[in-house]
Amino acid sequence: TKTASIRLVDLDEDGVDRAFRADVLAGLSQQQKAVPARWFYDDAGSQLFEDITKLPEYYPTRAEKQILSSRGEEFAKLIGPGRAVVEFGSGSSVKTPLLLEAIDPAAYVPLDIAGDFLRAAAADLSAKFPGLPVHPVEADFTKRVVLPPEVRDTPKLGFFPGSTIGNMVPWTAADLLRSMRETLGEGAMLLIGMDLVKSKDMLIAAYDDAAGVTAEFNLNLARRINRELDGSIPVEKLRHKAVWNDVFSRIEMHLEAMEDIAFTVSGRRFAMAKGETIHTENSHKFRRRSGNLLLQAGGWTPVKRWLDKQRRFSLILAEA
Ligand code: AVI
Repeated sequence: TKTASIRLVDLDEDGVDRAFRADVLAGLSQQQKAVPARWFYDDAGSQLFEDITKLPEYYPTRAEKQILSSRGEEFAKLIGPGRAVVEFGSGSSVKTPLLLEAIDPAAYVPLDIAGDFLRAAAADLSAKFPGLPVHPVEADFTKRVVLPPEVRDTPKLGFFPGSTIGNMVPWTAADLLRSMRETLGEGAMLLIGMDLVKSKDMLIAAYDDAAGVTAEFNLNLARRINRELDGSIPVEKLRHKAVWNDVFSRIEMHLEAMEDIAFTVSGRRFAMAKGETIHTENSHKFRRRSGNLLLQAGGWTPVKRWLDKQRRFSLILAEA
């Protein structure tokens, strides 16, 4: 129901998302302006991300699907049947079925903060797997989630594809992995996607595509701020920038001012000098050891690692 979907979003008397406003006002007040990447995903942003996953330059989605569709027998052997698959995020219409087909699960439990996406994804899956119990849970999975009683005594497999873990700085990523372990309980396993370090050219192309879809995705954040937080950011004076930060092993996305600008957001005034940026996203890239170390920091022991044929992306199975 509608009431269920607004439960997790704290709106003020004008219908403004308080957390969004707090993050934007605090982030724009910093020396290096920054807005957390989670605010990319309004309806327009989610659609643009879908478009990104189909771009010729954006290899992660195709590479991960290739692993999922070719390693089914190994998943079945190492994971076994009868687990409840708990997916962190609403689920992808393509990746999730590939996993479910391979391992003969006891139930599917998608977790998401956005109720509408969650219910749509759950309905989609129920239609594809008529005999499989599906228990969607509307929740913020960065904290421990209490799973439905129907799967309380069933061993769990967490599924966190897409290298979304890479969008968090390591300490946040480790916290999330630890929360996942608490959510999933005794004897759990985790199947997680991690994108790999590769040539700077390939990485930059994936985050600055020729068709300009990633630029639109990034600029949509400024448009969203203007729409939802009564902002006056001159979006046409900002440009998308993707840079490789070698020290932190990550692609960073920024919005760069092409000239000196001044604007307001929710009545507060901000200025940017020409060349100054708003840092909007980190996308960390891993090596075998850095991925394993992060998993261990989050309480997980790596069991097996698969790469796609071109060795661009990894999927790792770990146990609690
Ligand atoms: C969702 N996440 C894993 C994407 C990534 O590759 O970091 C988001 C994205 N940003 C730009 N392109 C894709």
